[in-house]
Amino acid sequence: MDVEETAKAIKDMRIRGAGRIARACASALYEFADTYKGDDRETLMHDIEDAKETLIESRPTAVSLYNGVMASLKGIDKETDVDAILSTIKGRAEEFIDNSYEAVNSIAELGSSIIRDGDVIMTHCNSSAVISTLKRAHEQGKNIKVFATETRPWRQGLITSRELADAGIDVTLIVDSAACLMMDNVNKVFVGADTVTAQGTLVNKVGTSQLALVAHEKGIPFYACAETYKFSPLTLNGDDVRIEVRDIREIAKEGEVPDTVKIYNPVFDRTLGRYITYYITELGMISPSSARETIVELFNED
Ligand code: RI2
Repeated sequence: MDVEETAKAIKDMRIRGAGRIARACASALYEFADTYKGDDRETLMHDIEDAKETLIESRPTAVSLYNGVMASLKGIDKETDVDAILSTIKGRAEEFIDNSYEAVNSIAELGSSIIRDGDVIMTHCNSSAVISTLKRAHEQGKNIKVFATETRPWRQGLITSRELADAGIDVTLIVDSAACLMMDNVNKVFVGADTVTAQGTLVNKVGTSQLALVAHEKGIPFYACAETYKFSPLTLNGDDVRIEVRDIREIAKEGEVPDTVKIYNPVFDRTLGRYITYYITELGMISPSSARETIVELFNED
């Protein structure tokens, strides 16, 4: 898919999940570089800037997308000719995609190591990092049970429950509002991540913070599986993460409620670091209080 098609597919949620959208952007930039026809450096740099903006603006919350784009374009400013720029983009994009798959694999290894035989785990939405972790624990012969929340309005919990059931895992789908009640049967919570801020806050699918508060109240550990490209260099100065607000028709179709009813559809929320036991990353367990240090180390090198 080219840049425009990719941005549209991300906007329409045909490509979704923080990791997948980041890889899709890297792949669109690879395609851009592979098919580019011009030979003027200045025009190319201008076209790259347009492609970058188009991709970054397709969804505003997950920093994975921004980091995927920036990683794919890293070092191009130093290149003096068109061919070198294009081949740098291709190399960087491929490297980002490979590293991102490897990161999920490492997270699955580390995450599964803290899962015990007999654990009952709650998860929210549909995170490939969480699913890989749960599958890995199951492959290790651990007998686990999972509660998957439906995750209104897009109901990605159905995808999660299908994927886990296909892998042979005992999974129960519940509505979001049953999370508090069912938490009494749970001993660990695993969620994914769209963005981790320098303050240690997790930004993830709306409803995540409710699960975290309930888990905290009941003394249940709460883990977020997050590849380090979900950590946001844009938050180092305290800037907030923009929460995407989507079409109200995702909540109620035309005519289902009178026009006088206001509808509001924010699709992510913020969970403060104090409610998160650990971030499970490809670099190890990172405590929310070390998020800033991690971001400085990873993103401030150039
Ligand atoms: P992985 C999803 O967002 C969910 O919020 C999920 O927790 C997060 O991305 C991370 O997913 P959406 O794109 O990268 O469905 O772990 O809105 O797959």
